[in-house]
Amino acid sequence: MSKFVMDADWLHWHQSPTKPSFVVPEGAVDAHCHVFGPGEQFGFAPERKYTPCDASKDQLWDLRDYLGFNRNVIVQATCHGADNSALVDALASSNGLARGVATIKEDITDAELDTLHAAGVRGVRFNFVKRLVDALPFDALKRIADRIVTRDWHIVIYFESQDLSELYDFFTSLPTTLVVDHMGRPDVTKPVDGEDFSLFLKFMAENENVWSKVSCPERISVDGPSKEYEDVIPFARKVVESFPDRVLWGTDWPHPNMKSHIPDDGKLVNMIPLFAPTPELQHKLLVANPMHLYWSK
Ligand code: 0GY
Repeated sequence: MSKFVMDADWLHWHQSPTKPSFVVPEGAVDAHCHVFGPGEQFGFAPERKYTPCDASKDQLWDLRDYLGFNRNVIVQATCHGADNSALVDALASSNGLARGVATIKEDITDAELDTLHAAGVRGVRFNFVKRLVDALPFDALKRIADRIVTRDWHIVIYFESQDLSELYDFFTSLPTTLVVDHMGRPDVTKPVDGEDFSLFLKFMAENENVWSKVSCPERISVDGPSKEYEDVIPFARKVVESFPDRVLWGTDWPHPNMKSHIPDDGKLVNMIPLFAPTPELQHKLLVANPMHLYWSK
């Protein structure tokens, strides 16, 4: 059983998730998950907006095996700030089965970027979710983008749907592949073909460098777990069927900052065929697309 951090201010992750009935294809990648701490070894950022429970690399590998996955993409979360030590430590012990997305500051040196690349980092994350972080100014982010484009890394962008119109021109000015976290967190009380989600679909349709993770129904859903997050399905399915070569899926384990309920990772896996209804779409979502983005460079 994991060690709890006593000052954690969000729910602990599920200790006995369901064994999924959906069998993922061979080589499947969980393309959005995190490692936290252990806090005594890898401290949390002083400027963090929440304190997580410890979630170690070994616990992540156990979950990967239990759910039937083969690989992970570990994304740096805001509670570790721009200190990527826990991420790099996990990548180093993954036997090449994990890649990473880091958070970096402008003053990072080329040698430090080389070290991150050698560890398995293939992207950086720009987080615009106001409750999580004070985003850097656009010009600083642009300079970071210009540094990483030469390495063929990409940028993961995290924002909420109401902010897309304001961020749109900045996003389309970025020179790399962009990967949107959790479909830009749509408001699922609005129609799939309504104004808000149409802007997101336009963003993907008109910019072939834009990818999306169809992840986090547990965060996006208004109906919640009692209705198996069914209100999220039409949104995810629309994205998968419209852009089958530019979608990724991830558990979001250990579900940082979830305050409403603890998601069951096995049940999240069981939603995959509802998002991607054919074996061909499932293979792209879980194997071909993440392998292209994270293991071909
Ligand atoms: C996620 C979601 C969240 C947190 C973070 O970096 C983070 O702290 O990403 C959230 O609170 O929505 O993607 O894991």
